Amino acid sequence: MDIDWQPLCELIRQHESFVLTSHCRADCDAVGSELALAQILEALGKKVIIANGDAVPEHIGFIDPDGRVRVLHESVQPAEISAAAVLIVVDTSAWVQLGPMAEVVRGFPGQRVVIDHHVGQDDLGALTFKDETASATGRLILELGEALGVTITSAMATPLFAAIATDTGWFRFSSVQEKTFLALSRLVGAGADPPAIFSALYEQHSLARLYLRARILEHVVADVGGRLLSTYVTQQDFRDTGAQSTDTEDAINILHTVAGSEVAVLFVELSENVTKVSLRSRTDFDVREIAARFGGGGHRAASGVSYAGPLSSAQQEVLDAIRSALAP
Ligand SMILES: [Mn+2]
Repeated sequence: MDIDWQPLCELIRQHESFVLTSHCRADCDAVGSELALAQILEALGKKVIIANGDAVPEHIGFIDPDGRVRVLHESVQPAEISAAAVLIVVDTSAWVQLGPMAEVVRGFPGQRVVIDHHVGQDDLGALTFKDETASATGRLILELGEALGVTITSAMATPLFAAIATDTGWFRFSSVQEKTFLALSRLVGAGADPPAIFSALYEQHSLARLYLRARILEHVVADVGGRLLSTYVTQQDFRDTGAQSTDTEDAINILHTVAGSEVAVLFVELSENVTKVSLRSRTDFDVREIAARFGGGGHRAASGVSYAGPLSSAQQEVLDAIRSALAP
């Protein structure tokens, strides 16, 4: 499915001031899309503000070296946002993901636009440009820039490359298409430097994160003949290693490096009575169905639950549910 960008190109040509926003707890696709789109619009002489509901997470701070992303009620006020002619939401079409920005988007008096690749959406009262088959919003922003006739600079190409690289798990997810690589090729041609981006993304972690990873590996348990692998992190592990809760990101994927593993589960003790449960499937087994039983959600292959109870009961209940579903 190819998006017809002409209506948006026309809208952009007709207006002078733009606000860009995206989802809270932003990832590289969110921020990378915002930063590249801001520069594309500025290349056309437009005025652009980027305003998010919360700050760019520290671990992807490299993507915004000039600190262009402003935070609502901290570095940008609602009045300044409402004064713009057009508000563009990228990489989400869900009210709940906008966090504190949702209210500002709802009350925005000008034209609203959504550019996104997520399946399903709320009605944001916006002109919507969506390709659910796109591996990242970043690819859509590149296409829009090209449709507008803007020369893609390396300062645009770098955040867009990071956007696509991270949303595809460095080009290995099933969402990757020929189009993905063609877009990446143009971005590298425009000056994106893949080794530098890889290093900034994956080779700048803290020693504490590595120590936490050791704990996570130490705690791995195989069940149902190795088809179910699970592990956990306790508050004590965080204290001992000095790691933070964001340091558990990606850890679950190590479990699926083992032959024969079908379902992987990571339990994170956030407090005495809150346990975060992450579930991953690499077969037809539907982990969303398991997550839904405990009030969670997500996708068939990747879901999560915020379990209201101690780590030990979360482990017992969730693992029991998976065991009986896997080997009835
Ligand atoms: Mn995305």
